[in-house]
Amino acid sequence: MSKFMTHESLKSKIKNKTAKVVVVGVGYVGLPVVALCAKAGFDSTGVDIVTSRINKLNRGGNPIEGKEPGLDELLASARKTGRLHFTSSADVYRGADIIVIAVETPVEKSDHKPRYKALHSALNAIAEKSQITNHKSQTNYKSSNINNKTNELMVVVESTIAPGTIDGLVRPTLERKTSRKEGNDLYVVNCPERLMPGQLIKKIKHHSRVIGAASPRVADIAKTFYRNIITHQPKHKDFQWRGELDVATNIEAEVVKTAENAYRDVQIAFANELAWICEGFGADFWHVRELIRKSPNRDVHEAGAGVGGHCIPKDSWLLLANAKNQHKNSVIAGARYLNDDAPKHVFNLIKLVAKKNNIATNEIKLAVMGYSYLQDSDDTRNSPTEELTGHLKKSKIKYRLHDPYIDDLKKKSPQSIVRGANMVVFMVAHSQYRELSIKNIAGVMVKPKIIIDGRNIFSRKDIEKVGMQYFSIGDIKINLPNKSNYSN
Ligand code: SAJ
Repeated sequence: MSKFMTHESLKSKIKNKTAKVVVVGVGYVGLPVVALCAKAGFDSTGVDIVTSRINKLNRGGNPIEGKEPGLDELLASARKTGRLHFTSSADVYRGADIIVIAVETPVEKSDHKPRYKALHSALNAIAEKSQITNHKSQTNYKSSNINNKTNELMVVVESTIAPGTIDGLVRPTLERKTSRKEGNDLYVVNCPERLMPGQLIKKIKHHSRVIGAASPRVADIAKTFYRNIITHQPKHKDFQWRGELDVATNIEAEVVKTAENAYRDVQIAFANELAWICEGFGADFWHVRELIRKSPNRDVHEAGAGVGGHCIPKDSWLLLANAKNQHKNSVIAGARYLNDDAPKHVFNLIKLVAKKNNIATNEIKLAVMGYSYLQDSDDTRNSPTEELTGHLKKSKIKYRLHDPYIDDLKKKSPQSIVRGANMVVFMVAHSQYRELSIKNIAGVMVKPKIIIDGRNIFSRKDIEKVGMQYFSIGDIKINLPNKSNYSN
């Protein structure tokens, strides 16, 4: 018996919500995406090789700690639809219409080159289950009435990748291993995530996105899909919240994403370098910064204890990874090296201040406040504090660690961590630290009661008022010897 079957286009499946969505990697990026797709009406499955994460999700839990407004509610409402599933099995790729890849794309510290292990395994797993030959064996239709056009598969890479990765790795791998063809039954799209821990849901629903595609037709299909999870607010006063879906080529989308973070990294590096120069001049960087910002378009960023996270420290290297004509004095690479030195700068300041107070290295009793890379987040990726503690260990400086968002580091209160310390360094501007009573801190520390402020949390006046010494990145009031190696 022959059944007459028509081939339903992917765009139509998206419009009538019968398209099956699979999201690879249910972390900070993938989890909100898969939940929003389920809420939007798609049968949506999150896949992850970390079975503990999948098990926690299947028990109704949420593997993402830290303050993520709206995430728990989104997960609950998405689960209620019955369209949200989680699995570790790659079988779910078979029959998927849209596969969103949101896996990590780290950069190796030693050579600053991307390590695409997770991306490769995702592509191979997808290819294995989406081969046309496999597909034909599944259908085993005999009738000539069957439209033998295979289902269209759209693979969207949301992970941040080096420019050239879609055209040089993703598309060729999928075409070669599935016998599919871009523009025919395979659409490879690059829609870089633009998320920030602490604002995941708001950013994913409202932040404008770039859609990289090989043709306007493919871009249109991708836009039709993303319009289901990104709200269009063309009149919003703040352009970034207009939820625009801006079409570009794949290489342009890859450059936009990596360059927007490289730009921020360079801005932060400028602030750090200016702060270190101010320290040398005995100037107060924070006052200097305030006055510079009175000039138009002088958005001097905040000097700090380091640049951590899953984006900024690596995206510059991704941007440069395949660059053919990088300048020998690359500002982008230079900024990366300078920012990587920021935690060392804090370490040098600790030693300098100890010396100024005639405290021998082995007499330093240091409390290190803050381990995550960002205020009010539990995300410790590329934590500047990790870098600092490496230096402390090498110098055998005794220290205690605290962080209100990290399980092992929040068991004791800030006061008990600081008790008996003669120096406290604040590496992260957690709200809990901003609310600390300076008086109480002074009351439990031992002389000379030194505060090193890595994130401009406190004011010199408030600290000195209770008899403590205050040193901030950018404002140390120590007469540095000429050409000291203090900042290198
Ligand atoms: N930092 C400074 N000085 C500054 C700003 C940040 O030292 O003036 C440090 C932070 O302490 C942190 C690191 O840099 O350690 C990164 O901070 P971030 O505010 O850039 O936070 P991220 O890494 O979460 O940045 C993300 C990025 N978003 C994406 O990659 C999708 C970035 O592009 C956004 O600008 C940022 O969120 C944001 O503000 O939304």
